[in-house]
Amino acid sequence: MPITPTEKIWMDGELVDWDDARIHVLTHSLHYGCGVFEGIRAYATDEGPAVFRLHDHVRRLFRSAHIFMIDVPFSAEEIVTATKQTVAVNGLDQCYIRPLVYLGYGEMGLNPLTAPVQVSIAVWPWGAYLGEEGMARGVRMKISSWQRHAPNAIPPAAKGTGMYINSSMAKIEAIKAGYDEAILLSPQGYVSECTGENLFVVRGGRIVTPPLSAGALEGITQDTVLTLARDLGYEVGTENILRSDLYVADEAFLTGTAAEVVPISSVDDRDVGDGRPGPITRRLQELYGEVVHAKVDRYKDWNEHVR
Ligand code: PPE
Repeated sequence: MPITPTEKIWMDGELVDWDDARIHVLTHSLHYGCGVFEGIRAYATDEGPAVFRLHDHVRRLFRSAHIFMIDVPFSAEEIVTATKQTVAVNGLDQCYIRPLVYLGYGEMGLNPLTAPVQVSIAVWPWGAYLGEEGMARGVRMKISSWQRHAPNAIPPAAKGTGMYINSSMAKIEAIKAGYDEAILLSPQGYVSECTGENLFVVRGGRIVTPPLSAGALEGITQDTVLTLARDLGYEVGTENILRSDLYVADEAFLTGTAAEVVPISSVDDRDVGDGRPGPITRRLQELYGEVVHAKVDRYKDWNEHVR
Protein backbone atom coordinates (compact mmCIF):
# COMPACT_ATOMS: atom_id res chain seq x y z
CA MET A 1 0.00 0.00 0.00
CA PRO A 2 1.62 3.27 -1.09
CA ILE A 3 2.23 5.88 1.60
CA THR A 4 0.71 9.34 1.21
CA PRO A 5 3.28 11.82 2.54
CA THR A 6 2.23 14.41 5.11
CA GLU A 7 4.12 17.45 6.43
CA LYS A 8 5.96 16.58 9.61
CA ILE A 9 7.32 13.55 11.43
CA TRP A 10 8.20 13.60 15.12
CA MET A 11 11.76 12.31 15.66
CA ASP A 12 13.37 12.15 19.08
CA GLY A 13 11.54 15.20 20.37
CA GLU A 14 11.51 17.36 17.27
CA LEU A 15 9.13 17.82 14.37
CA VAL A 16 11.08 17.40 11.15
CA ASP A 17 9.98 17.74 7.54
CA TRP A 18 8.68 14.50 6.00
CA ASP A 19 11.58 14.29 3.52
CA ASP A 20 14.18 14.90 6.23
CA ALA A 21 13.06 12.02 8.46
CA ARG A 22 16.13 9.93 7.55
CA ILE A 23 18.29 7.30 9.24
CA HIS A 24 21.74 5.78 8.63
CA VAL A 25 21.99 2.51 6.70
CA LEU A 26 23.82 0.98 9.68
CA THR A 27 20.84 1.59 11.96
CA HIS A 28 20.83 -1.38 14.35
CA SER A 29 17.11 -2.21 14.03
CA LEU A 30 17.36 -2.35 10.25
CA HIS A 31 19.81 -5.25 10.56
CA TYR A 32 18.39 -7.29 13.45
CA GLY A 33 14.71 -6.23 13.61
CA CYS A 34 14.81 -5.27 17.27
CA GLY A 35 12.28 -2.49 17.64
CA VAL A 36 8.72 -2.04 18.83
CA PHE A 37 5.85 -0.10 17.33
CA GLU A 38 2.19 0.78 17.47
CA GLY A 39 -0.57 1.27 14.95
CA ILE A 40 -3.13 3.83 16.05
CA ARG A 41 -5.90 5.74 14.31
CA ALA A 42 -7.24 9.23 14.80
CA TYR A 43 -10.81 9.84 13.65
CA ALA A 44 -12.80 12.92 12.76
CA THR A 45 -15.26 13.94 15.48
CA ASP A 46 -17.45 17.01 16.04
CA GLU A 47 -14.64 18.44 18.16
CA GLY A 48 -11.86 17.79 15.65
CA PRO A 49 -9.59 14.77 15.40
CA ALA A 50 -9.57 12.33 18.33
CA VAL A 51 -7.05 9.53 18.74
CA PHE A 52 -8.80 6.28 19.57
CA ARG A 53 -7.59 4.70 22.83
CA LEU A 54 -4.27 6.51 22.61
CA HIS A 55 -3.27 5.79 26.21
CA ASP A 56 -3.95 2.07 25.76
CA HIS A 57 -1.76 1.99 22.65
CA VAL A 58 1.07 3.85 24.39
CA ARG A 59 0.83 1.49 27.36
CA ARG A 60 1.18 -1.47 24.99
CA LEU A 61 4.16 0.20 23.30
CA PHE A 62 5.90 0.41 26.67
CA ARG A 63 4.96 -3.19 27.52
CA SER A 64 6.48 -4.32 24.20
CA ALA A 65 9.66 -2.33 24.96
CA HIS A 66 9.81 -3.84 28.45
CA ILE A 67 9.67 -7.38 27.02
CA PHE A 68 12.63 -6.64 24.72
CA MET A 69 14.50 -4.67 27.43
CA ILE A 70 14.42 -1.50 25.37
CA ASP A 71 14.57 1.60 27.57
CA VAL A 72 12.35 4.22 25.92
CA PRO A 73 14.05 7.61 26.45
CA PHE A 74 10.65 9.35 26.87
CA SER A 75 7.83 8.91 29.35
CA ALA A 76 4.49 7.47 28.26
CA GLU A 77 2.89 10.90 28.79
CA GLU A 78 5.54 12.50 26.56
CA ILE A 79 4.69 10.01 23.80
CA VAL A 80 0.98 10.72 24.25
CA THR A 81 1.60 14.48 23.94
CA ALA A 82 3.95 14.02 20.98
CA THR A 83 1.37 11.86 19.19
CA LYS A 84 -1.36 14.46 19.60
CA GLN A 85 1.06 17.18 18.48
CA THR A 86 2.00 15.23 15.34
CA VAL A 87 -1.64 14.67 14.43
CA ALA A 88 -2.48 18.34 15.04
CA VAL A 89 0.49 19.81 13.17
CA ASN A 90 -0.23 17.78 10.04
CA GLY A 91 -3.74 19.20 9.89
CA LEU A 92 -5.51 15.93 9.04
CA ASP A 93 -8.97 15.30 10.48
CA GLN A 94 -8.24 11.59 10.49
CA CYS A 95 -5.16 9.49 9.96
CA TYR A 96 -3.18 6.39 10.82
CA ILE A 97 -0.42 6.90 13.40
CA ARG A 98 2.81 4.90 13.58
CA PRO A 99 4.97 5.35 16.68
CA LEU A 100 8.24 3.42 16.38
CA VAL A 101 10.91 2.75 18.98
CA TYR A 102 14.08 1.53 17.31
CA LEU A 103 17.78 1.04 17.92
CA GLY A 104 19.78 3.61 16.03
CA TYR A 105 23.28 4.00 14.63
CA GLY A 106 26.42 3.37 16.66
CA GLU A 107 26.62 -0.30 17.56
CA MET A 108 26.69 -3.57 15.64
CA GLY A 109 26.32 -7.10 16.87
CA LEU A 110 23.59 -9.05 18.55
CA ASN A 111 23.70 -7.36 21.93
CA PRO A 112 21.05 -4.66 21.61
CA LEU A 113 21.44 -3.35 25.16
CA THR A 114 24.13 -0.81 24.33
CA ALA A 115 22.59 0.60 21.13
CA PRO A 116 20.99 4.08 21.23
CA VAL A 117 17.19 4.03 21.48
CA GLN A 118 15.32 6.37 19.14
CA VAL A 119 11.66 7.19 18.72
CA SER A 120 9.65 8.43 15.76
CA ILE A 121 5.96 9.15 15.21
CA ALA A 122 4.61 9.43 11.68
CA VAL A 123 1.03 9.97 10.53
CA TRP A 124 -0.58 9.56 7.14
CA PRO A 125 -4.04 9.09 5.68
CA TRP A 126 -4.83 5.38 5.39
CA GLY A 127 -8.06 4.04 3.92
CA ALA A 128 -9.67 0.61 4.29
CA TYR A 129 -6.76 -1.75 5.06
CA LEU A 130 -8.43 -4.78 3.47
CA GLY A 131 -10.27 -2.74 0.84
CA GLU A 132 -13.74 -1.19 0.69
CA GLU A 133 -15.01 -4.37 -0.94
CA GLY A 134 -13.64 -6.45 1.94
CA MET A 135 -15.36 -4.15 4.45
CA ALA A 136 -18.66 -4.48 2.61
CA ARG A 137 -18.69 -8.10 1.46
CA GLY A 138 -16.10 -9.86 3.56
CA VAL A 139 -12.64 -11.23 2.89
CA ARG A 140 -11.47 -14.64 1.70
CA MET A 141 -9.10 -16.24 4.17
CA LYS A 142 -6.62 -19.09 3.96
CA ILE A 143 -5.05 -21.02 6.80
CA SER A 144 -1.34 -20.43 6.38
CA SER A 145 1.19 -23.22 6.11
CA TRP A 146 3.34 -20.92 8.26
CA GLN A 147 2.77 -21.19 12.00
CA ARG A 148 2.60 -18.27 14.40
CA HIS A 149 5.97 -18.14 16.16
CA ALA A 150 6.06 -20.07 19.42
CA PRO A 151 6.05 -17.98 22.64
CA ASN A 152 9.51 -19.24 23.55
CA ALA A 153 10.86 -18.27 20.12
CA ILE A 154 9.55 -14.69 20.03
CA PRO A 155 6.87 -13.54 22.50
CA PRO A 156 3.71 -12.73 20.49
CA ALA A 157 2.56 -10.36 23.25
CA ALA A 158 5.19 -7.85 22.14
CA LYS A 159 4.55 -5.80 19.01
CA GLY A 160 8.11 -6.12 17.76
CA THR A 161 9.20 -5.01 14.30
CA GLY A 162 11.27 -8.09 13.33
CA MET A 163 8.62 -10.59 14.28
CA TYR A 164 6.44 -9.36 11.42
CA ILE A 165 8.49 -11.45 9.01
CA ASN A 166 6.25 -14.28 10.26
CA SER A 167 3.11 -12.36 9.24
CA SER A 168 4.66 -11.31 5.95
CA MET A 169 5.46 -14.91 4.99
CA ALA A 170 1.83 -15.83 5.64
CA LYS A 171 0.58 -12.78 3.74
CA ILE A 172 2.74 -13.59 0.70
CA GLU A 173 1.46 -17.15 0.63
CA ALA A 174 -2.19 -16.08 0.90
CA ILE A 175 -1.94 -13.35 -1.75
CA LYS A 176 -0.05 -15.59 -4.19
CA ALA A 177 -2.76 -18.23 -3.78
CA GLY A 178 -5.48 -15.67 -4.58
CA TYR A 179 -6.83 -15.03 -1.08
CA ASP A 180 -7.19 -11.72 0.72
CA GLU A 181 -5.59 -12.61 4.03
CA ALA A 182 -4.07 -15.47 6.06
CA ILE A 183 -4.92 -17.07 9.38
CA LEU A 184 -2.02 -18.43 11.41
CA LEU A 185 -2.27 -21.44 13.72
CA SER A 186 -0.30 -21.72 16.95
CA PRO A 187 2.39 -24.41 17.35
CA GLN A 188 -0.27 -26.34 19.33
CA GLY A 189 -2.57 -26.22 16.31
CA TYR A 190 -5.12 -23.70 17.57
CA VAL A 191 -6.26 -20.65 15.64
CA SER A 192 -4.03 -17.76 16.63
CA GLU A 193 -4.79 -14.65 14.60
CA CYS A 194 -4.32 -13.11 11.15
CA THR A 195 -1.23 -11.35 9.79
CA GLY A 196 -2.20 -7.99 11.32
CA GLU A 197 -5.58 -8.61 12.93
CA ASN A 198 -7.26 -10.62 15.66
CA LEU A 199 -10.01 -13.04 14.75
CA PHE A 200 -13.50 -13.76 16.09
CA VAL A 201 -16.06 -16.50 15.42
CA VAL A 202 -19.78 -16.39 16.15
CA ARG A 203 -21.73 -19.58 16.72
CA GLY A 204 -25.18 -19.89 18.24
CA GLY A 205 -25.05 -16.21 19.21
CA ARG A 206 -21.79 -16.64 21.18
CA ILE A 207 -18.82 -14.50 20.19
CA VAL A 208 -15.41 -16.08 20.75
CA THR A 209 -11.80 -14.99 20.15
CA PRO A 210 -8.55 -16.91 20.82
CA PRO A 211 -6.54 -16.27 24.00
CA LEU A 212 -3.04 -14.79 24.16
CA SER A 213 -1.71 -18.29 24.82
CA ALA A 214 -2.65 -19.18 21.22
CA GLY A 215 -0.07 -16.63 20.07
CA ALA A 216 -2.34 -13.65 19.41
CA LEU A 217 -1.42 -10.04 20.06
CA GLU A 218 -3.42 -8.42 22.87
CA GLY A 219 -5.50 -6.43 20.42
CA ILE A 220 -7.00 -3.12 21.42
CA THR A 221 -9.71 -3.40 18.75
CA GLN A 222 -10.31 -6.95 20.01
CA ASP A 223 -10.83 -5.55 23.50
CA THR A 224 -13.09 -2.78 22.14
CA VAL A 225 -15.25 -5.29 20.26
CA LEU A 226 -15.43 -7.64 23.26
CA THR A 227 -16.61 -4.69 25.38
CA LEU A 228 -19.18 -3.53 22.80
CA ALA A 229 -20.50 -7.08 22.32
CA ARG A 230 -20.80 -7.64 26.08
CA ASP A 231 -22.57 -4.31 26.50
CA LEU A 232 -24.99 -5.25 23.71
CA GLY A 233 -25.86 -8.34 25.77
CA TYR A 234 -24.05 -10.99 23.74
CA GLU A 235 -22.28 -13.86 25.42
CA VAL A 236 -18.56 -13.45 24.73
CA GLY A 237 -15.58 -15.64 25.47
CA THR A 238 -11.83 -15.95 25.06
CA GLU A 239 -11.10 -19.57 24.25
CA ASN A 240 -9.22 -21.86 21.92
CA ILE A 241 -10.65 -22.16 18.41
CA LEU A 242 -9.99 -25.07 16.07
CA ARG A 243 -9.57 -24.74 12.34
CA SER A 244 -12.83 -26.61 11.79
CA ASP A 245 -14.64 -24.18 14.12
CA LEU A 246 -14.01 -21.59 11.42
CA TYR A 247 -15.56 -23.78 8.73
CA VAL A 248 -18.78 -24.32 10.69
CA ALA A 249 -19.12 -20.87 12.29
CA ASP A 250 -22.29 -18.85 11.69
CA GLU A 251 -20.15 -15.75 11.28
CA ALA A 252 -16.51 -14.78 11.55
CA PHE A 253 -14.72 -11.46 11.42
CA LEU A 254 -11.36 -9.90 12.08
CA THR A 255 -10.39 -6.81 14.05
CA GLY A 256 -7.43 -4.45 14.06
CA THR A 257 -6.64 -0.77 14.22
CA ALA A 258 -5.72 -0.59 10.55
CA ALA A 259 -8.37 -3.09 9.39
CA GLU A 260 -11.13 -2.05 11.87
CA VAL A 261 -13.95 -4.69 11.81
CA VAL A 262 -13.98 -6.80 8.65
CA PRO A 263 -16.33 -9.72 7.90
CA ILE A 264 -14.83 -13.06 6.81
CA SER A 265 -16.72 -14.53 3.87
CA SER A 266 -14.82 -17.81 3.56
CA VAL A 267 -11.99 -19.84 5.06
CA ASP A 268 -10.09 -22.33 2.88
CA ASP A 269 -12.84 -21.97 0.23
CA ARG A 270 -15.58 -22.97 2.67
CA ASP A 271 -18.25 -20.30 3.04
CA VAL A 272 -18.67 -18.96 6.55
CA GLY A 273 -22.45 -19.06 7.12
CA ASP A 274 -23.98 -18.20 3.78
CA GLY A 275 -20.80 -16.45 2.66
CA ARG A 276 -22.18 -13.00 3.39
CA PRO A 277 -21.53 -10.78 6.42
CA GLY A 278 -23.81 -11.92 9.26
CA PRO A 279 -26.05 -9.73 11.44
CA ILE A 280 -23.84 -9.74 14.54
CA THR A 281 -20.76 -8.86 12.50
CA ARG A 282 -22.66 -6.02 10.81
CA ARG A 283 -23.95 -4.69 14.12
CA LEU A 284 -20.49 -4.66 15.69
CA GLN A 285 -18.93 -3.18 12.56
CA GLU A 286 -21.45 -0.32 12.53
CA LEU A 287 -21.23 0.33 16.24
CA TYR A 288 -17.42 0.35 16.07
CA GLY A 289 -17.67 2.96 13.30
CA GLU A 290 -19.86 5.16 15.50
CA VAL A 291 -17.74 4.74 18.62
CA VAL A 292 -14.44 5.73 16.97
CA HIS A 293 -16.07 8.91 15.67
CA ALA A 294 -17.22 9.78 19.22
CA LYS A 295 -20.89 9.34 18.40
CA VAL A 296 -21.69 7.16 21.42
CA ASP A 297 -21.66 8.87 24.86
CA ARG A 298 -20.95 5.70 26.79
CA TYR A 299 -17.54 5.23 25.17
CA LYS A 300 -16.37 8.83 24.81
CA ASP A 301 -13.46 8.31 27.19
CA TRP A 302 -11.85 6.35 24.35
CA ASN A 303 -11.82 9.41 22.07
CA GLU A 304 -8.70 11.31 23.06
CA HIS A 305 -9.07 14.74 21.50
CA VAL A 306 -6.09 16.38 19.92
CA ARG A 307 -7.24 19.96 20.60
N1 PPE B 1 -2.50 -8.98 15.57
C1 PPE B 1 -1.43 -8.50 14.91
C2 PPE B 1 -0.35 -9.43 14.54
C3 PPE B 1 -1.39 -7.14 14.61
O1 PPE B 1 -0.34 -6.67 13.95
C4 PPE B 1 -2.46 -6.30 14.96
C5 PPE B 1 -2.44 -4.84 14.62
C6 PPE B 1 -3.55 -6.85 15.65
C7 PPE B 1 -3.53 -8.20 15.95
C8 PPE B 1 -4.70 -6.02 16.12
O2 PPE B 1 -4.32 -5.20 17.20
P1 PPE B 1 -5.03 -3.81 17.47
O3 PPE B 1 -4.63 -2.90 16.37
O4 PPE B 1 -4.53 -3.41 18.80
O5 PPE B 1 -6.49 -4.05 17.46
N2 PPE B 1 -1.78 -4.53 13.40
C9 PPE B 1 -1.32 -3.18 13.15
C10 PPE B 1 -0.33 -3.10 12.02
C11 PPE B 1 -0.85 -3.31 10.65
C12 PPE B 1 0.23 -3.06 9.60
O6 PPE B 1 0.03 -3.45 8.47
O7 PPE B 1 1.25 -2.45 9.90
C13 PPE B 1 -2.49 -2.23 12.99
O8 PPE B 1 -3.62 -2.64 12.77
O9 PPE B 1 -2.26 -1.02 13.10
